[in-house]
Amino acid sequence: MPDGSSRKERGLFELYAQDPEAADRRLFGRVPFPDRRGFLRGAGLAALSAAVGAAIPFHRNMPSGFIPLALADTGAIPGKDGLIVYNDRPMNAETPAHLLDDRITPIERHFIRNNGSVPEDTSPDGWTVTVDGEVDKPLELSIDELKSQFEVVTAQLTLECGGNGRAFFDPPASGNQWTYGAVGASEWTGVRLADVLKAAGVKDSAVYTGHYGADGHLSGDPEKLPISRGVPIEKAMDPNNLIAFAMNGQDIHPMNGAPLRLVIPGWPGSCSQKWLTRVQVRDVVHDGPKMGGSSYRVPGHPVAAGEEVPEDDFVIIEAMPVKSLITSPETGLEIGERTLEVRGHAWAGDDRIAAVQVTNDFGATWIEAELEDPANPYAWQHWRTEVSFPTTGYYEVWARATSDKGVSQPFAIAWNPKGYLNNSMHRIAVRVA
Ligand SMILES: Nc1nc2c(c(=O)[nH]1)N[C@H]1C(S)=C(S)[C@@H](COP(=O)(O)O)O[C@H]1N2
Ligand SMILES: [Mo]
Repeated sequence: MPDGSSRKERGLFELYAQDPEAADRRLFGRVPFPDRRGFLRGAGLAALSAAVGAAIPFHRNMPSGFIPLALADTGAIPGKDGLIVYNDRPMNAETPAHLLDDRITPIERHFIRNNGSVPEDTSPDGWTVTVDGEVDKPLELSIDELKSQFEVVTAQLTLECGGNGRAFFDPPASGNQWTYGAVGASEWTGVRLADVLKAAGVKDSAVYTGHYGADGHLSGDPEKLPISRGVPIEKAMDPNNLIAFAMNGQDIHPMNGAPLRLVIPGWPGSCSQKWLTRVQVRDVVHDGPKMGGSSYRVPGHPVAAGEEVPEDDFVIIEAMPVKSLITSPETGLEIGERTLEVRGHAWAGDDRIAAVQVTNDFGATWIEAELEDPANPYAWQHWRTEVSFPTTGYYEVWARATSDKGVSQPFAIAWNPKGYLNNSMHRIAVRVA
């Protein structure tokens, strides 16, 4: 099974019954309230009821791997706010589009995509990253050594899960049913991956990187890795990739890879290893877990929706496609006025955004939005415009970004078996009363 759909997920109750503190850490990345260790202690129904603020009459029917929506919605993940939680094991949570309105995504609004369990200890003390493989001089560096031996840089970088938008696939694709919000653009501080690789001396035989993190496989088997992906050496040497130790000027959130992670912007989020412990330079295309089969791979040619695709036809996803998001207003808004400010962000993998256009008549006419330059390469670009509505009634506002390569967002989804790369236009509903 490529993506673990056969994996047995343990329910909250079982998890808390065994070890409340470990359960806290699994669920929240740390003990959320140190004075109340085992937040939902014993998965006691009483504790869970207290947490949601009411009795749970049908608790026996609660599916395993579930966390009550009431908790998910009310910021039950400490340090996160308003995220929609899809699973607790592994933790996967996305941000509703209207909560991504900030130019720089706040830590509490950055999505979480975990394939395994969060490391028990995410403190920077004693943390090291190893660089080895096809290098002249293997390195093992502490976070202090990274900071003192390399130039420290800060950049706003767009990070999007390859499966963002999967929820809209028809026929459906298995995996997290992300809608719009498995994307963020926080400000990351760290050292350039390229500088560290150069210090190790990349050999001519180098082809690809292999990234390793400290998170555990869900089976609990210490020999197994939840995910280990990499990028071609040319991409790895791009000066915009960071080995990051801070997010928006603060410690990285434990769920987002504290204390050290890669940020390889513009490519599927899975290239950006969290809890980074090792970068291996390889003389072959990396073959770690989730590099092969249908993981983060798509057919190399167009396929019809629902078509069976032989494994040999799959290619590794590289740059993410051109895309935009409407972050204000929230879909479903009812307004009294006839004009409305509409705004959002747009990004395009390794490219820049050249234009964003908006329509309120199902694509018959388009208005050009005001578009800002990116804060730096690989930062999403903010756009805004004013939309007018001729009469009262139901409207949809759609946004369409175009890259500097002249590539625009399609209306329809380019279907593929695992539900990757959905960059179809974002639509919101507006009622004019
Ligand atoms: N070690 C480790 N790194 C990882 C993952 C993971 O499960 N383990 N998930 C990857 C995936 S699929 C994505 S989309 C991004 C998500 O980063 P975020 O959780 O900080 O938003 O992290 C990537 N890095
Ligand atoms: Mo991802």
